[in-house]
Amino acid sequence: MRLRRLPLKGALPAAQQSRIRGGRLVLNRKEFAMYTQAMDQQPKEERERKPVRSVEEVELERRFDAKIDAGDFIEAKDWMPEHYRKTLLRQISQHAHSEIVGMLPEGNWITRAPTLKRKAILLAKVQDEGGHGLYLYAAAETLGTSRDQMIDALHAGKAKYSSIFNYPTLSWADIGTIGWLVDGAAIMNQVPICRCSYAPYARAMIRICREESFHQRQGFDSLLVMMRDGTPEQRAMVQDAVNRWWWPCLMMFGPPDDQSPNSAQGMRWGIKRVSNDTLRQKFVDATAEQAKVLGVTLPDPLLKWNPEREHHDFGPIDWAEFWRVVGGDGPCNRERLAARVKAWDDGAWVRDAALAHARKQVTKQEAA
Ligand code: BYC
Repeated sequence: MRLRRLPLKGALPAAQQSRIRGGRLVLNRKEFAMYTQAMDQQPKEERERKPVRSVEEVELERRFDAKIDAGDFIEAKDWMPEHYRKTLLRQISQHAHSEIVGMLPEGNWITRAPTLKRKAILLAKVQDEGGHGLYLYAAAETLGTSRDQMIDALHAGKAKYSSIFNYPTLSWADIGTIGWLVDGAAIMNQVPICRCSYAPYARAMIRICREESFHQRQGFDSLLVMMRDGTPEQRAMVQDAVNRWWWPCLMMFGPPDDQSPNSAQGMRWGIKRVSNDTLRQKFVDATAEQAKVLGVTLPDPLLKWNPEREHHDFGPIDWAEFWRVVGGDGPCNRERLAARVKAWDDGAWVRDAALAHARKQVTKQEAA
C-alpha cells in the first residue's frame, strides 16, 4: 500500500511522521505532541515573528487562495496554511464540545418527561447530539489533533464550548424552549457551514443540519401543545422558560461583528459564510413570527418591526454577561465541566474493555 507523508511537520525522522494510508489519516501521536508543545512554549515575540517562507510554500499558498476564491473545497490531504488549519481546529473542536456538553441540560429531563412519546423524542434528540459530537471530533481529527487531545483541552478548561449550555433547565418547558430557540439558533448558524470551504466539516454539517431541523420542530410542537391545550400554569411555565432563554440564545451567535476577532479571516477563507450579526438578525426575524403563532411574548420591549430596514429592531444584549459565561463564570459552568470529567472517568472501563478486545482480535489474526 502506498504511504504518503503529510506536509505538516518536519521535526521527526520521516519514518515517524504521520501519513495518509489508503485515503485515511494515520496519526503519529509523538509527532503531534511535539508539534503542539512547540506551539505552546514559543515566546511571544517568536510567535509574532513572520516566518521565512520558501518559494515552494508561497506557491502552495497562492494555489490554496485561488481554490478558496473559486469556491472549491479543501480536503484533509490538501496543503493548507497553518493558520487555516488552526482556525478550523479551534472552531470544529469547540463545536464538537458544544454538542457533547449540550447533552447535559436536556439529559437532565429524560427521567422526568411527561409522556412516553415525549421521553422517546427526547432520548432520540440527546443521542443525536452525541452523534453530532462524534462526527465533529472525527472531522477535527483530520486536521491532525487526536480526539483525546481535544477532550483533554475541554476537561482542563482550556477549550471553549457554546455559552448557552451553561444555563440551567428548571422546568419541562425549558426542554421545548431549547428545541425551539437553541436548536433554531443552531440551525441558523449551521446551515451556512454546510458550504464551509473545509470539506470534512461541510460534509458533517449536512447530516447534522437534517437532524437539527427535527430537533427544532419537536421543541416547537411541545410548546404549541402546552400553549394551546395546557392549563394557565403550563402556559405561564412556557412563558417563563422563553423569558430565561431568549437573551442567551441571541448570544449564541457570538460577539458583534465589530468585536469579533476571528470573523474577517474566517469569512475570507470561507469557513464562515455569514457574519455573527447577520445571522442573529435572521434569527430574531424568524422567531418573532413564530412567537406569535405560539402565543408567547419575547422578553424585549424594544423588539419591533422596522419597515425601513425590513427587519426587527431589538434591544441591547448584555455582552458583559456573555463574556462572564464564556470566561467560566456562568450559572452552570462548573457543574457542566465536572459532569463531563466524571463521565470520562466512569467510562474508563469501557475504553479498557474495547482496547482489550482489539488486542485479542490482533492476536487471533496473527495466529491465523
Ligand atoms: N459561546 O471572533 P468570534 C448546538 C468565542 S451546538 C462560547 O466571533 P468565531 C446544539 C469564540 O470561540 C452550538 N464562546 O469567533 C448542541 C472566540 O473565542 P476563541 C455550537 C463563543 O469562531 C446541542 C471569541 O468568542 N455551535 O447548537 O469567528 C443541542 C470571539 O468570537 C461564543 C457552533 O459551535 C459562544 N456562543 O465565531 C442543541 C457552530 N461565540 O476561540 C444545540 C460553529 C463566540 O478565539 N461555530 N465565542 O478563544 C461558529 O459558527 C463560530 O465559531 C461562532 C463564533 C459563531 C460560534
